Amino acid sequence: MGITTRRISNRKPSESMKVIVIFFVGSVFGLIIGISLPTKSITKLNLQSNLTCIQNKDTGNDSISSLQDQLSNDTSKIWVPTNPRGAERLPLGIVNSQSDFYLRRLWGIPSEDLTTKPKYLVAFTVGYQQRMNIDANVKKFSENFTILLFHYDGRTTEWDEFEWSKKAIHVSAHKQTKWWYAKRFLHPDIVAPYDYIFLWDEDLGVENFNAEEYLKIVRKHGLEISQPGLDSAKKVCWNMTRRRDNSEVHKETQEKPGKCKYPTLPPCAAFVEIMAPVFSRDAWRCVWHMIQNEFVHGWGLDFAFRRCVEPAHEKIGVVDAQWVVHQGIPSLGNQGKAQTEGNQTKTAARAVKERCGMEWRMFQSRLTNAEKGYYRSKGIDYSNLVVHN
Ligand SMILES: *[C@@H]1O[C@H](CO)[C@@H](O)[C@H](O)[C@H]1NC(C)=O
Ligand SMILES: *[C@@H]1O[C@H](CO)[C@@H](O)[C@H](O)[C@H]1NC(C)=O
Ligand SMILES: *[C@@H]1O[C@H](CO)[C@@H](O)[C@H](O)[C@H]1NC(C)=O
Ligand SMILES: *[C@@H]1O[C@H](CO)[C@@H](O)[C@H](O)[C@H]1NC(C)=O
Ligand SMILES: *[C@@H]1O[C@H](CO)[C@@H](O)[C@H](O)[C@H]1NC(C)=O
Ligand SMILES: CC(=O)N[C@H]1CO[C@H](CO)[C@@H](O)[C@@H]1O
Repeated sequence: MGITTRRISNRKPSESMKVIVIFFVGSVFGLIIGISLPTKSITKLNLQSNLTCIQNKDTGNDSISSLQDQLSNDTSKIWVPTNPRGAERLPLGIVNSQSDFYLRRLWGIPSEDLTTKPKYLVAFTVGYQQRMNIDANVKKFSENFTILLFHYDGRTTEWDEFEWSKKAIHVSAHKQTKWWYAKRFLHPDIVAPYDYIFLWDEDLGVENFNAEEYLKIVRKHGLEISQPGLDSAKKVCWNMTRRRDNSEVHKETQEKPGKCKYPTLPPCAAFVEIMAPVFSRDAWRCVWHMIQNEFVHGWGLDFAFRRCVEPAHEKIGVVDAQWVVHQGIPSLGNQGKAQTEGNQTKTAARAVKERCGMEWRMFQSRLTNAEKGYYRSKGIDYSNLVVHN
């Protein structure tokens, strides 16, 4: 079986190479025809005022179409195993496995659409009430950033009062959370052109923050997952993310006795919180896969980020020199559903909080079981391995 498989797969690439070469010659030939005879069909297209139904005759030269028909008649000869799964029947040259958020025009030559290609992405999960703060945030992100807004309150067009909003990407879905949007709209293949991805809450004060300067520091210290230091109006939950004076970056901390069993593990190292994380492209590719579809609050993810980079205690850190203020403005957090059970009444905020905690516990046990399952399947005795999330 093994030998047969190998033989088949040995043969396939050369066959598909041949097909690719034929296709390539074919498309060059087609291109030459296209270049020498374009005017007639283009004029026809321009004269057409109703574009709702474009027929084949309007889109190109018949002889190119017929060449295309002949070439593609036996598509069973095409199989490119290195293509993304499910796309193996496509000749390599036509495969676009990744995309982006760059806005294009409806007219003109496609290759001239983009005057800039931002290298970084920042996504904010927002409600219209926080627009002034988001406006202040956006001003701290240069033109090298694509701005993406996830709207949880259904209000999108109102944002056009800000000039930058017209160039931003707006995604709207009622009362969803950052991690829900991220899972659905930030697939690694879609955000592939971006070196860094900022996934931020809406209530961060950015007076002492500049995104370009931040990234310079991140690069210098080789941080794959990071966040700006927090200067909180409220109590800071974790000592790790608290901003330190006279420091550029820190990668470990101390907690109250008993909180950190292992000094190189969360919450004393290899740890940033979920409110303002910044991911490198590669780290995000991993983290995206770890986001569970039904756990919307993301609690517990921060303790597991470390699984996506190695060694985590060196590549995860907090940037002190560019820091933010966590204003702790309640937003989605109090938009749960108040509940009455027996004579007990639960506020909307309480109901959300309880779900956060429940998700965290479920995520932890799911992760632990998955890890144990892996070791078991490999015949590795995990009783000696420390399993901690
Ligand atoms: C475009 O063509 C369709 C189908 O023939 C027709 O129903 C429609 O009214 C036309 N629209 C305009 C703007 O001419
Ligand atoms: C496509 O293949 C079928 C059967 O293999 C053949 O009968 C037909 O003539 C072919 N068509 C073209 C356009 O080559
Ligand atoms: C944007 O990126 C370019 C290329 O990396 C850089 O030269 C430029 O300084 C950046 N813009 C800002 C405002 O930092
Ligand atoms: C927080 O971390 C700093 C630096 O590691 C340490 O000096 C301080 O004692 C820690 N605070 C607590 C409450 O553990
Ligand atoms: C609420 O109900 C429980 C039993 O369901 C009862 O023991 C308790 O006294 C009740 N509390 C109040 C304030 O009525
Ligand atoms: C409609 C049209 O322009 N047809 C042309 C397509 O190209 C061939 C030559 O390859 C011409 O002969 C046709 O007139």
